[in-house]
Amino acid sequence: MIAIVGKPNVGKSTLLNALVGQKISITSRKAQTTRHRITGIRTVGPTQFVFADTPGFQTRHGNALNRSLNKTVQGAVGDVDLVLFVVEAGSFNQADEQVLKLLAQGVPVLLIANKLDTIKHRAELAPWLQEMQHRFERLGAKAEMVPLSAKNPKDVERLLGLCEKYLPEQDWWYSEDELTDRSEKFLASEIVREKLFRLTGDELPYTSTVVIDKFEEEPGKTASRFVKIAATIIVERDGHKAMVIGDKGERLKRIGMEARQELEKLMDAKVFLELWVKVRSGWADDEARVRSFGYE
Ligand code: GDP
Ligand code: K
Ligand code: MG
Repeated sequence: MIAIVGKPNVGKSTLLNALVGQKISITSRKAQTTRHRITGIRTVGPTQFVFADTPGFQTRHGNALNRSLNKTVQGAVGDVDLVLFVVEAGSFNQADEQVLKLLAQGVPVLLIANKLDTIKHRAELAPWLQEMQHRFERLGAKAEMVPLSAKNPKDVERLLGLCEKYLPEQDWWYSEDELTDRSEKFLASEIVREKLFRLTGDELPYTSTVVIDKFEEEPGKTASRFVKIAATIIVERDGHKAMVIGDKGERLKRIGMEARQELEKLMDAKVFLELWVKVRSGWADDEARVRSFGYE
């Protein structure tokens, strides 16, 4: 198994989706978009790659949600063959150094210097790459440097080739056509959450969440599948609720429409999606609530 770790927003989920070849982990400009460990699977010829996307390492806030996220990350690096440690090309801070120290205890690491496309002159990156190499050597970490862009398919295929040599000979864990260990119901809640974050931008706190109340497949009278989904968006304040609903309900309508279209593609089904918005203040600080919303 290959774990993908790093700070929020460096592009871990984007990379996982590109490696798997299909979107299974939601992405957005918002930190803390990924809240659960998500497994992505890609089988090429005789080789099966199993990737674990993780929420970004948190160092600052100590609320119940963040504690749960950190446990998920630590769980992921427990039994892995290789770690893809993702940073933004040209940047490496104290938090990254901490993670590197954790990782330097034996696991092979590929340091993915992502978002290479945002660097105008590649030559400017050379001193940084050299500095990183020294840093790894000082820690005695077994690491290889891989500058790339998760949005460039050629880079991603090259990375897949690099990963292959670290994998042990063993039986496949999943069948050839499996892409993720997550259910359609889980993906549905994630996709609604992605649209919510993308369409509200920075105004909405990351603690907003989505719960699926109903996920029912109607018995097939026609050739195509038909799935009925009801979901509730949970926010912390009345003001946030108004923000999600938008002027004359426009924003909520748009969230629902974009989520439905994406779900129809993903599930190859006709989807009926009903969305609600509810206020539950303080849920991210409340351990029991965090658990009841599906975060261990
Ligand atoms: P995560 O929090 O580490 O999982 O990061 P995401 O995958 O959610 O990505 C965070 C943001 O960075 C999103 O807006 C992505 O579109 C963007 N992003 C990811 N990879 C790249 C890349 O290679 N180049 C550029 N320009 N943006 C990227
Ligand atoms: K993100
Ligand atoms: Mg993510």
